[in-house]
Amino acid sequence: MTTTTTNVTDLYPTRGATEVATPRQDPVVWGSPDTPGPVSQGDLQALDRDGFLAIDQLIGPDEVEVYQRELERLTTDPAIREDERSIVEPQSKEIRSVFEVHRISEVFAKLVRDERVVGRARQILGSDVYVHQSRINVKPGFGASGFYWHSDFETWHAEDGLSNMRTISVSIALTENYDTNGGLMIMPGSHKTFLGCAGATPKDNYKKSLQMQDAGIPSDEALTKMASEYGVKLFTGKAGSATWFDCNCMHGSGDNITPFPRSNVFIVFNSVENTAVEPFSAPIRRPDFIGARDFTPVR
Ligand SMILES: O=C(O)CCC(=O)C(=O)O
Ligand SMILES: [Fe+2]
Repeated sequence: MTTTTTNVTDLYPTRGATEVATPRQDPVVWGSPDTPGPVSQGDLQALDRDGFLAIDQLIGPDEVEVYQRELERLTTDPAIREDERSIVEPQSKEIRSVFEVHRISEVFAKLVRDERVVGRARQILGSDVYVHQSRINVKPGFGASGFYWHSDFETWHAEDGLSNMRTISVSIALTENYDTNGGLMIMPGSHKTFLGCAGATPKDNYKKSLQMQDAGIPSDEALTKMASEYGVKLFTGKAGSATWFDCNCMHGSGDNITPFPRSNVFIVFNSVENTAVEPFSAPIRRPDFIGARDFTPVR
């Protein structure tokens, strides 16, 4: 069933009384074969089928060093730590995420504008794009906690008001992502079904959910069914490698109990033709640093 509120049709109902699966109503690749960009047609087909695209070396070793230094600077700056954009680990109090890095750091702003990055996003989404969210997820060693299974779009739809699945993320490794230090896991093909989750969104949900999610969580039954059907793929790669993934992929990552930090920068591009409206299933919008309200296209 689709419902209409404030003249916007809700294609993807979620956070009601029960969990409900809805077939995807949107394309994965919005560009046409003529849309210019660095992604091959074969890779676009694979992205459509699997929901992700892995790139061995998106940025070279010299450049990686620059980003690593910037990451170090941001995570050790006391002013950044105090900023509301920094999220700390509940136990160790170490920095877990820093949001809006493309606004607090010229180095990361430049990465966003890099044609290897924004060019792919434009090509896949078939339009100009803006940044809906950016963050570094630091995942230091010795016990940093993981991210439980979720679809990003479920949250962005429910809490940020993105109407359509016209949003793509890239996760760029700034430290090596091994098969042991809490790398990203995706269920290939899961992006073709939207899993609406059971349970209303609490007010100010985001404050807790950034440390530990408790709304928008798929049931064990749904995850078992999806994992059995799709399998689970783990992404590994050297610093400088990248994973592009569709906004509706079922994904997550485990804790990092190794001594080796797993620090990645995530950039979320949304089409300028899909700008945020009011949240579909939450009492209030999340703050702009988590779900942007400035829709200026990246140039
Ligand atoms: O850092 C990770 O492994 C996953 C992060 C994630 O899914 C998110 O930030 O939405
Ligand atoms: Fe996510």
